[in-house]
Amino acid sequence: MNKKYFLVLVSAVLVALLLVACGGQAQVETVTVEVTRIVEVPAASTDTGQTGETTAMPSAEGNTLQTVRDRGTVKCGGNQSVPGFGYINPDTNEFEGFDIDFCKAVAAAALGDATAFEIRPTTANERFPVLQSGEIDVLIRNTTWTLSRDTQLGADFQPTTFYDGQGMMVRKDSGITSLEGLEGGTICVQSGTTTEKNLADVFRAQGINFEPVVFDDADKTREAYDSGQCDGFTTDKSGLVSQQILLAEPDAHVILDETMSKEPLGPLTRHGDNNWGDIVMWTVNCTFEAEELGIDSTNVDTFLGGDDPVVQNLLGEAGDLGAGMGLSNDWCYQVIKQVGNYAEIYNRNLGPDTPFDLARGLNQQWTDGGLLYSPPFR
Ligand SMILES: N[C@@H](CCC(=O)N[C@@H](CS)C(=O)NCC(=O)O)C(=O)O
Repeated sequence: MNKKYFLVLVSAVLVALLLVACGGQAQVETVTVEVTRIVEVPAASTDTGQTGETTAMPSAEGNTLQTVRDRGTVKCGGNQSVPGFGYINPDTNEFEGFDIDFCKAVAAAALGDATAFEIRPTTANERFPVLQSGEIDVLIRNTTWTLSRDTQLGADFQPTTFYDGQGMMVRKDSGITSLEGLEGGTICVQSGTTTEKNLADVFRAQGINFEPVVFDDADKTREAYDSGQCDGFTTDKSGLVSQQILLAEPDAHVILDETMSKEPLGPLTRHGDNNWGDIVMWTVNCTFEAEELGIDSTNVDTFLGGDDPVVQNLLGEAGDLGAGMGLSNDWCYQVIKQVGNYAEIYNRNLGPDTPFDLARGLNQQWTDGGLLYSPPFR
């Protein structure tokens, strides 16, 4: 066994021991399977090209739907410090946000109950290991779909729920209006993200010298910028809009127009459990399709009993589309009724009545010039 295999094996066994110590028989069994798979990783494939990411192959076996049914809840990896996306509302102590609503949607599809979910908050560095180990069923946490993540982290990306790009925030009174204005400056950035690598690539390509100031979670990164430790603060533009409201003086900052990268954000399931992947994929598509057809949580019941075959299929009144995934045929009806269509999810968390008032941009229906496009429900 080479050194890399050995180290991965030792850390996997440690995780297994930790889980035994914490109790929970189902988790322990899952991790035991993982150990067998992890040692098969070839040493050559451990560099994902992203800092802070650990390569590991997932369990090819496993039936996440059955695990979820036995447990009675869907466990989602999420965020706790990104308002609008994944955040603990201090008034209610509940998780809220766009990503959290997609977790609820998966629970509605898989269990018929949008409240049957749990959130495991994760930092950027933690998110892939908790998916790989089986601690969570699905990761829904502003995670960018990249080739290396898709092929080297034992994960399968499901449809993009939010098309984003990396941005840069600066203080208004700095007078900086473009990335070039940051020449010789310091930039606050979070580790374990695409952000960190894009920053280096874009600044190198443009010949801009800078010093990264790196932190391992969102709060520390924002606080460092807010306290004046950095001239710029970079992450996904959605993340910047979200973090801006937490700054001491939100209006004293501006997000530059430049977009430094493509950041398609969406859910991830474990590679190898294709049925569970299908469930998450079609749950997202259900929210797209419902919006396209004008069906939402408030009017869905008025569509029942109609004679449009497209609607009948979507709501499970005709055909057998749920059965192919091991679900009841009304799974998408439950998603729409209990959580809503894509526009409802977007507006509830990011729309005009929220502090973010984020324009839909690329996140519009394909019929409105955006990128949201569900394959047919037939
Ligand atoms: N989309 C990028 C960045 C995602 C990311 O982790 N963003 C940070 C900054 S907004 C975050 O969510 N941090 C939350 C935390 O660490 O608690 C990626 O997938 O790497």
